[in-house]
Amino acid sequence: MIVTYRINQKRLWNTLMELAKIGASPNKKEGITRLSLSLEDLEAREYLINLMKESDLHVHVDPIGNIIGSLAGTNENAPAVIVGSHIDTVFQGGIFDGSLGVLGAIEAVRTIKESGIKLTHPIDVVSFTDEEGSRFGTGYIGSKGMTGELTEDYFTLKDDKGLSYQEAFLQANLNPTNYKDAVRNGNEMKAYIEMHIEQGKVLEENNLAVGIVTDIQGPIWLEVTLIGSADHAGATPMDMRRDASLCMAEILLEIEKIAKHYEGVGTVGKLKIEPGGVNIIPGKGTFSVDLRHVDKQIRTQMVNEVYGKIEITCKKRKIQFQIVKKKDVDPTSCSESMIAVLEDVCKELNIKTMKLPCGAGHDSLIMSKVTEMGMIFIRSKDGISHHPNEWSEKEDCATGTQVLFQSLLRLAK
Ligand code: HGY
Ligand code: MN
Ligand code: MN
Repeated sequence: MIVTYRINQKRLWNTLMELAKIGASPNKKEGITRLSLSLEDLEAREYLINLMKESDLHVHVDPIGNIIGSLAGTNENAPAVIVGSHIDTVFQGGIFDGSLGVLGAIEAVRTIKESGIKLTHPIDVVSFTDEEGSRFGTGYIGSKGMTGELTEDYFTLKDDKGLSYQEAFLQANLNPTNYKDAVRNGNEMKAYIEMHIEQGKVLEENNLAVGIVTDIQGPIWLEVTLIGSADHAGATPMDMRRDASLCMAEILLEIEKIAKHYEGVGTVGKLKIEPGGVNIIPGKGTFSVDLRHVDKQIRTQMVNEVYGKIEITCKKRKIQFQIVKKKDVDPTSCSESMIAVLEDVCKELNIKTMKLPCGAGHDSLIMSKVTEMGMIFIRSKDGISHHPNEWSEKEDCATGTQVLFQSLLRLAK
């Protein structure tokens, strides 16, 4: 295929830098924070809706708040090609995580529109609500809403300030009562494709701008509460203490050992000690656990071992515990047919690439349950992500978007 149309690199980069201003910390050192349905997220949503309209896409927002910019095909009954990602961020996150996938999709579809190329299948650019789960503790809300995985109880989840998801939706002028109307069944979708930064070091180490994803690890998130007894830090003999923080410390190191043993990954990103006085033995501790593995069976073994360690440690220390599973998404493989399309396109564009697994989770984990799924990776500088220093070069973003553009021409023709 001779490259007839080039995406507009400058325009793409400008949209990335514009969106990056929304939720950015004043001194840039604390990165970008656009937690789902926060004021910053709502401002970013506004920006995106206007950009989609400026790109001459038909824009609508579904009951779950997914922002959908559509380019009609010649056959309106043909299943749509969905291309998307997210614009919500983690706390103090970076410019490119999610945003590159959404803005790259808009740039690719805008270029299709400007080229006048007529395609059979409609293309829907989707910015999914709350991919990260950073505010309400679970994530993939928009893609779960689109694939029919969402249930009523999600709306009772609360953020750290005690605001429920339901209230957050209403404050955002979204009414999730008809959340089921967001559902699309499998035959309404031809394929799902997502461009995302790698968030790792493999492409950089291989000096490649673009990668083709083969498999995606599935995350399990737990919320663990330990109840000991708050006592005087001086007057209570060591063997009479029920110290929630030291119990937590012992468990945290066990989580690291288990993750290493099974060659998976595990971390504790959030923890809270109460009541929180220097001279008070902590009576309560709560912490999050994020465990991942590409293999579902091995991941189950990891999780079972973590549960076991929590039980043994708490029994030994006479601490009560509660474990709530907040997220459980199966690992998945990308469709062979989508991998083949991406490999062909890279060959035609003369772009050296490689296939690689994905450590991070994405909406594509959810979309792969209902339709063919493929992912394009873009090189991350030093593999940094979920951090203010997250960075991808302008040329790499453009190269990835060109691959996305050519892939959409194939998928929607
Ligand atoms: O958690 C993840 O892997 C993704 O950034 N949501
Ligand atoms: Mn992320
Ligand atoms: Mn992401």
